[in-house]
This record gives sequence, C-alpha cells and structure tokens, in this order.
Amino acid sequence: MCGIFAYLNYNVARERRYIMEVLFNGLRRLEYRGYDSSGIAIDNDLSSAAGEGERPYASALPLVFRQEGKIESLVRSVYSEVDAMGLDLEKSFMVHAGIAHTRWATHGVPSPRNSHPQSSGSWDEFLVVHNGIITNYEVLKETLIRHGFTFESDTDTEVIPKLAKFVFDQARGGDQSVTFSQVVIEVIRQLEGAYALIFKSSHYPNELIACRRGSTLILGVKGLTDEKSYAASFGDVKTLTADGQPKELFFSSDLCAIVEHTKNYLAIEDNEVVHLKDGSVSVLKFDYSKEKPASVQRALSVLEMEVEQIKKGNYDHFMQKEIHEQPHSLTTTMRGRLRDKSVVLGGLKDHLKTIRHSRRIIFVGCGTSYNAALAARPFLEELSGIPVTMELASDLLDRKGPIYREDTAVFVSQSGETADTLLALEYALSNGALCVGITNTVGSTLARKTHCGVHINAGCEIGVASTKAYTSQIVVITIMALAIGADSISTQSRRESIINSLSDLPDKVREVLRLDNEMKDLAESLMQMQSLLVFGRGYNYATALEGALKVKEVALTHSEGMLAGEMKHGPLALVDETLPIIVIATRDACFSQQQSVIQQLHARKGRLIVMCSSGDAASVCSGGSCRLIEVPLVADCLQPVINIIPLQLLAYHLTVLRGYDVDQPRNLAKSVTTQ
Ligand code: UD2
Ligand code: GLU
Ligand code: MG
Repeated sequence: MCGIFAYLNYNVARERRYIMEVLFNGLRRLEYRGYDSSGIAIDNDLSSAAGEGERPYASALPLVFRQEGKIESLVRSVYSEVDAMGLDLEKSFMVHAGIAHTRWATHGVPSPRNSHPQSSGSWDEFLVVHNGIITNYEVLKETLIRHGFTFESDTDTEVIPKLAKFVFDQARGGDQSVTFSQVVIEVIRQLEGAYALIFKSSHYPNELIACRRGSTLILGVKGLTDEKSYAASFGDVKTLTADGQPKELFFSSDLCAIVEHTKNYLAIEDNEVVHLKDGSVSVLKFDYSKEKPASVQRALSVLEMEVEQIKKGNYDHFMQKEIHEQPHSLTTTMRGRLRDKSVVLGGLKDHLKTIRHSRRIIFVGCGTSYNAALAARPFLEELSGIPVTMELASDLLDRKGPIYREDTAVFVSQSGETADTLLALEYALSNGALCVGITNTVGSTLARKTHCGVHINAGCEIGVASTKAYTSQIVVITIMALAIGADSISTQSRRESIINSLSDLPDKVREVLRLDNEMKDLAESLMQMQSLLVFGRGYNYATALEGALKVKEVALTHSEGMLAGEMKHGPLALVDETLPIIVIATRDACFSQQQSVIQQLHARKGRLIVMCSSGDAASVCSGGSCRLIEVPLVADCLQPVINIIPLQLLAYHLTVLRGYDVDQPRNLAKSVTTQ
C-alpha cells in the first residue's frame, strides 16, 4: 500500500520547479492507494551548507521535506519553505535525482518525523523511501545504536539508511572504493520482511537505486531525442547502456503514475537491484547464497493503458466514474473470451483438465474479492459438479485449514498484492494445490506466483471502494465455470444461454445505471439512518454482503448483509418501523422464499426497500408499503452483476450527501499490503 515515486532526468535541462512538480504529480497519482503522510527529497545548491561541522561529501546537500496529512499540505509547506530559504526554483539541472513517498504508517504514528524519506543522520548522506515492513528492524536498530547511531523516528524504515551509512563508512574506512549498488546489496542482505525501496545518496550524486521484495516497483524509461522506443532495444542488451542520449527515468509503485510519461516500463522482480547511473540502467540479481550478484538481462514492456484511464474526466469522483464505466469495463473483461457457443481463457486452457479432476475448488480472498467469488460460486458448483468452498484468507491462515494436492485453490485479489491473500497462496503452494489467480493487475505478485490464472482486464481502479473490479471478477469466474464445464454434454444448452446473456450484459448494465437519480433520492431519504440491513439469498447472498460493505466503507454507516434464510434465527429481532431493510427479490429459483420473507417483514411493520425484477412491483409488495428498486432481469447467475449496481450508487450518493471523502474513505487503503 502507499506509494513510491522517483524521477531522474539525464542530459536534459529541467528546472527545479519542474522536477518538484513531477514528483508531486507522481504522488497525486498514487494518492488513491491510501496514505497518511508524504515527503520528497531533491538537491540543494552546492554552495549552501546548512548544518554543523564539515560536509562529508563534495556534492550538493539534499533537501528533505516531510509532512503529515494530504499531499496538498506537503506541496504548500514545500513552497513556503523554499520561499523562506530563498531557493532558486528556476535553477536548471542537466541531471538530477528526486525521490518521493506516500506513507501508510505501520511503525510509529503519522508525523513529519516518521514520514519518508528517512535519513542516515546529519548531512543526509543516505536517504531511503520504503513501502512495506522490515520485520527484523529491532535487532538491526540495537546493533546500529551500539555503533553510535541515534534514531529520530519510530519507523522500522530508519534502520535502512543508517545501515547504508554504516556499510559505506566501513568500506571507506578500509580504504576501499565501493559502488552504490555494492552498498545497497550489503544492506538488503541484512533485511527481513517485505519492501520496495529507493536509495538516494550524496556520495553518489545523480544516481538512484531501487529494489524490492514482495512489494511492486515499476521502472519507466522515456527517451527524448527521437521517437525510438526503448522497448525495442532494451531487450537485446544486458543493460540500457550509457548512450549519452537525453532521457527521463521513473520509479513508481504502480503504472498509474508512469503512464502519462512513457509506455516503456519494466516490472522489477524480487531480489533485483536496479541502478540508474549516467543515463544507464543496470539490473543486478541478488542471491543470498552467493557472494556476488549476477547482472541480468531484462526487456522493457510496452504498456497497454491510456492516460484517460487515470483521470476523472467529467465525473466528480473516481468511484462515480468507475461505477458508470461498468458497461465498458465488462466489455473489456469479456473481449476475446466469448465464442458463439464456447468460451476461451488463454490463461487456463492448459490447466482445465487438472481443475476438472480436482477433489475440491477453494476460493480464497478478502473483502470485495471474497464477495465476488461467493457470487459466482453457485454457478461454478452447478457446472463443475465439484464442491466449492469459500475461505477468507486471514481465517484460512489462522486455522491452517487443510489443503491438499488434489485441491484447486483460486485466489482473488484486485491488486494482486493483498498481503493476506498472498500469504494464503504461499501456504497453498507449500501444500501442493494447483493455484489459480484472478486479478486486475498484470505483473502483480499474485499473477506471478500462481500456476495460472485470468486477468480481469477491468482497467485501473482508483476509488478505494471496489466497484468495477467486483463485477468483472464475477464475470471472469462465471466464464471460468463455463470453461471448466465445457466437457459436459448435459449442460450444453444451459452454457449457451449464459454465453448469450454475457454478450447482452453490458447493455443491461447501461440500463440499470439509469437508476442513478432514483438512488440519489433513496439516499436522501436514508440520510439520517443509523444502520441498514440487506437480505439476500442464493445467487444474491453475495450482493447483500457486498452492498452492505460498500455502505460501510464509504458512507461510514453501520450496515450488515445477511442471508435471508437466517432471518428467523436472530436478525428478525431487530426489525421495527425505523430500521431500513433492503430485500433482494429478483426472479430466480429463490423468488418464492424471498416473497415469504417480505411478507414476514411486512407483518412486523418493517421499513422495507425491495429490489425486484422489472414488472414484478405489484406482486412483491402486495402485503404492505415498501419502496421499490426495479432492475432488468438477466440470467440468474449474472443477476448479481446487475443487482449490485443500485447499491453501489446508493453508497456513493449517501457518502456525497454526508460530505465524506468518497475516493479515500477514513482508515482504508486500496491495496492492503500489510497483514
Ligand atoms: C493474453 C494477453 C493479452 C492478449 C491475449 C491474446 C497478457 C497479460 N495477456 O491474454 O494481452 O495478448 O493473450 O490471446 O499478456 N496468470 C497467472 N495468474 C494470474 C493471472 C494470470 O498465472 O493471476 C497467467 C495466465 O495463466 C496466463 C497469463 O498470466 O499465462 C496471461 O493471463 P491472461 O488472463 O491475461 O491471458 P489471456 O490469454 O486472456
Ligand atoms: N513500515 C514503514 C513505516 O511505517 C513504511 C510503511 C509504508 O509502506 O508506507 O514507516
Ligand atoms: Mg478491497
């Protein structure tokens, strides 16, 4: 979670103000991931020497700015500080390395002192930005304190720059010349835990080093002389060599912050150390068991993402944009995957046989991703005939629930970086299960560590509350069920009818989105509520859970999704004239049971809102008064895709009306990369 961004311009003149703006903008692009504080480091001028004693290096002193709260408050404080110190913003640099960070505190409260860049001490000889957690920081800290270091923050991160200084001083003390990458490799040898790191050092001016273990980090390369794509040439050579050509290099925690600069990128892998120096990029692979890291050849990829995907366009919020984008995102999810009477999933076709022979299919996920799997589960059971069980990743880990070699474990995660899901994946891999990934993020840890899988291709999702990824996940799992069941003759006509419905789905989604104003009205009438219940069953049990989760996440209102079949076993006691209850009663095999639920709620004078299929209004609400949400009817197993949309809209409008932050709800982050 949280973010890293860095910008290095080489052989091209860039003014200080421009460099700062590129860094700020990078952070703004990463804002959606959630954070509580931020910071940047850029270079000062050579002549100025603030601080005590003699400067231990010849290059310019870095300037470090850190602030708690929103990025805009960092921006304001940086400009007022540089103004106060009379720093020349028009000063131009032919080469300059700047780093930036948004922090999601794991060790130490959000405060300027605990924000990153973290420093090696006075003179800021080494500066580090870090995403993740260093699990052995306490022992490292003790050792460093014994060597005379004093710590200023409560973070785990601070040991990293201090360790770098320690390694550097030791090598220098022994009169050895030591390269920046040698220092960094020596440092990461000592680190345990998960990290993405960028190092900046005044001993190695205008160089940057990035490395990762477990957290995503992307390098972007933009050539400036000609239109030549580095993607074409980089693959052939060991490194992107020092060709003297002007270029701009970027590091970022995800592609969203890079796409506006360049489409040439490299997804850095675990234990790779990427060194930017004199306009060259070299990649070293580090191995604990070996003394020396090996230089590796990596090819740049070309990004298939457009800048529009990361802008709000005509919408007020990303969540709103993403809700309304669903006809389009579902179309891209299905693109190339539906044939006339069959489906194709390139990522699964070689594994279908193994899946069909597995003794059990286990879905593993958290939050919305779990709900998406739950929504698609009945159809997968129907078509595969295999028992399908559901696991919340953290609970599976807590229980160490049994997983066998004969199992297929399907991991669902929008970001592909959800810590709990990744740990559950490690666990399932070690137990020998076939591991399948379902994710929105190409190059994510989940995509790389699973045996096979499917990308949902829903496009960048920026609102913290997942909307379009949810519906695309359901559709992908439904297509997966069709692929697994494709060898059975008895279900042929059922499969064909679902494939037809899938093709119509984007249009039906367009139709249900027209309820926008009606949902705003409903939100107004529910403004004062303390709590909301949502009852669903069958295909739409998941809709109840997910609808309630949306209301909780963004509208910050207590809300529970419940299995309607459980109503009489407790929840009925809550029913009175004030508590709003949404009952999902669209047409499917459970319709008559839901009708009887509505009758019983009427009998207790419940405050009902009924979601029904268009045309069913009169029949569902015969026994008393209720508010209706009429939605288009689609195939039963696809109805959850339609039914969630009014609830997404409701949560959205409630949030706006109440004046809360839609895209970055209190206390939540987009990708939960810590346990
Ligand atoms: C691939 C290409 C797509 C297009 C298409 C043409 C990628 C990412 N996709 O899409 O751009 O060229 O072929 O037919 O290049 N995988 C995992 N775990 C996961 C998700 C995916 O192992 O969690 C694997 C999967 O098994 C496959 C690869 O990643 O080997 C790509 O998966 P996909 O779903 O993008 O595949 P496909 O054929 O739809
Ligand atoms: N563990 C580090 C800290 O608390 C980094 C957290 C992050 O990923 O932003 O400062
Ligand atoms: Mg989520």
